Amino acid sequence: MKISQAIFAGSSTRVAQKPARRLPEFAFIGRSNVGKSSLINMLTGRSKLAMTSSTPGKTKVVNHFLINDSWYLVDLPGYGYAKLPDKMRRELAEVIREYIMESQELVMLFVLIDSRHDIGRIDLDFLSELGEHGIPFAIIFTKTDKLGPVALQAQIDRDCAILSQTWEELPPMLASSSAARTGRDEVLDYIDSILKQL
Ligand SMILES: Nc1nc2c(ncn2[C@@H]2O[C@H](COP(=O)(O)OP(=O)(O)OP(=O)(O)O)[C@@H](O)[C@H]2O)c(=O)[nH]1
Ligand SMILES: [Mg+2]
Repeated sequence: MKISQAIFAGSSTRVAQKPARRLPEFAFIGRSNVGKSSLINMLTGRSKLAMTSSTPGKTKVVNHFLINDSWYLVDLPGYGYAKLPDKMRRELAEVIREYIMESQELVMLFVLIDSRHDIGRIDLDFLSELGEHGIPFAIIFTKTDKLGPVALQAQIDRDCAILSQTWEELPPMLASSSAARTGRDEVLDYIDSILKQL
């Protein structure tokens, strides 16, 4: 799929405030600093569309980006950043929870996992919650430029083994590097295949 237009469509902290147009939404979630905003920039080919930072906790609101005037990419705040003050961490968790549980237009949640580390307890708990609520999700392993192909496959195999302990069926899995600009076609083609089924 070709992205010919990507426009910032608004920020929100409550579902009632999100852009009014009812279009399919593809959202990105994962631990703080895993590379959600960078991936959105890579996918859209717009390096400054979503704000990124080397400091975790950069994205604090739900950002909608209108793609090709027909669907939205949604950048969410990260979870699991221990250094945030308690109150802010609770508020961010509520922003994420409300969007995921209540946005009627969400068709696919991409859960990003840093390919350098084993999938963590916090990710597994988050995935379990998605399962309990029947939220469709796929995994994207990020920052794959940091590993060679053999190490990357070994890490993905380890994560699959960990996931298999709780999941009978594994979710779709993709890999990307925003730095090396790889995985773009895979993610966009996957989105396209879902859009065509709607
Ligand atoms: N090497 C490498 N670095 C990356 C990649 N993607 C993101 N980064 C870096 O990781 C850091 C975090 O990137 P963001 O895109 O801001 O991460 P985020 O998940 O949106 O973070 P929060 O909004 O804070 O939750 C930045 O310093 C990015 O440059 C990647 O594919 N490869
Ligand atoms: Mg971000």
